[in-house]
Formats: sequence, C-alpha cells, structure tokens
Amino acid sequence: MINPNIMLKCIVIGNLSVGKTSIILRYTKNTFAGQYIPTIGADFTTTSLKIDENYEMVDLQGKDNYILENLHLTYEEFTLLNDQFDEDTKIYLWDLAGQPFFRKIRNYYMSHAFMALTVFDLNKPPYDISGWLNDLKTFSPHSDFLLVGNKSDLIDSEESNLKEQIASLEQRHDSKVHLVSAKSAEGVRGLFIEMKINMMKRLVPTS
Ligand SMILES: Nc1nc2c(ncn2[C@@H]2O[C@H](COP(=O)(O)OP(=O)(O)OP(=O)(O)O)[C@@H](O)[C@H]2O)c(=O)[nH]1
Ligand SMILES: [Mg+2]
Repeated sequence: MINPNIMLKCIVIGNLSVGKTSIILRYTKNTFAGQYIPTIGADFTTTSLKIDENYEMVDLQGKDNYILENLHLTYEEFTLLNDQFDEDTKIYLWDLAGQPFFRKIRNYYMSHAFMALTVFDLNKPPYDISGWLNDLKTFSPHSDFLLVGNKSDLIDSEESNLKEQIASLEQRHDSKVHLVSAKSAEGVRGLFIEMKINMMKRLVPTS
C-alpha cells in the first residue's frame, strides 16, 4: 500500500475564460454555471486519487475501454494498481487564474506540480499553448501534463480544419488532446480518470 500522505499537486492552467473552473466544477460537483466569474489568483479543491468504485469504475468496465487502451493497461493491471491506494490519498487541485494580471502569483502556485491540465478553448483557433507549457517547464520541470480542449459543445469535431489543428497540436507537444465540454459534461469524467491513472502509474513503477 502506498503512503496515503503523499502530496500530489495538480494544477489547471490555460488562458482566461477557457473553462478551467468550469471543468473542475463539472467533475467535483457535477454543476455548470453559464456566467463567467474570473478566478482571482487561485482556487483550491481536493479529489481522491483512487478510482471511485461506484462513480468512476463503471467507465472502465465497459467494452469501449479507450481510457485503459490509451494508458496501455489491461483491466486486471489497472485494478492491481488502483488497489495500491486508499481513499485517503488526495490530489490537491489548484485552479489557477488565467488573466495576465495574475501572472506573478500564478507562477508562484505553479511550482512542485506532479500533473498539469493544460486547457484551451476549442472554439478559438489557432490553438497555442506553448507559453503555458514553457511556464510549466520553468516552474515545475518534473510535472507531466495532459492537453485539454474544452467547449466541444461549440464545435464540430469532424470539421477538417479543426481536426488538422488538433492533430498538429498533438504532434507539436507529443501528447493527445482530450476533447471535453464542461457544459455538456462530455469527456470530463474520462479526463480525470485518465489523469488519475497516469499519476498512479508514475507512483507505482511497473517492473
Ligand atoms: N459553451 C461552453 N461554455 C463553457 C464551457 N466551459 C466553460 N464555459 C463558459 O466559459 C466562460 C469561462 O469559464 P471559466 O470556467 O470561468 O473559465 P476559466 O478558465 O476558469 O477563466 P479564469 O478563471 O479567468 O482563468 C464561462 O462563461 C463558462 O460558462 C463549455 O464547455 N462550453
Ligand atoms: Mg477560473
């Protein structure tokens, strides 16, 4: 069993109004508020690292097991991994303000991250998150990251220009883009499940 007191910091970064706070609220409270209330400096919440037996596990048991496939894990390997943790192991989720005004304080909060969700607005091409990933490298060089394209409800993800833009972003940063919508909830739970398993895999190296 892994020591439940490990500090697992996850930061959520990206331009103002891309939907960072909304994604967190959709996942932790299953709510969505239409109006924009800018985050001031930083907000903080926790979630358990262990995959919840009732709420999340169901996504991993179906036939459409793309999450485990992405992580190159069989269901059996995943349950062995998940069993190494108990509910007391917490992820500290830091929701960092995207407004340029908060840059100084944000940089301070970016340090010692184990994971970063780097969010952009799918509805606002061309997509550029290089600045965020550079900041991450500077302030949290050991952090891993996931790319998150939010507001999928506003776009046609089959549209060829957008498909190309997403593919080029994936290639540039050698990382898959997770398409989500905080509004419709599409992809949000899957994103957090993938994030958690990614973190677990780094904590329990396989032989
Ligand atoms: N249509 C749509 N609107 C969204 C979605 N997610 C967020 N929004 C809206 O986008 C606006 C900004 O969302 P926030 O979550 O506050 O954005 P943020 O990234 O936290 O912004 P900062 O705190 O300033 O960095 C709000 O009006 C949300 O309602 C989504 O998936 N679809
Ligand atoms: Mg916010």
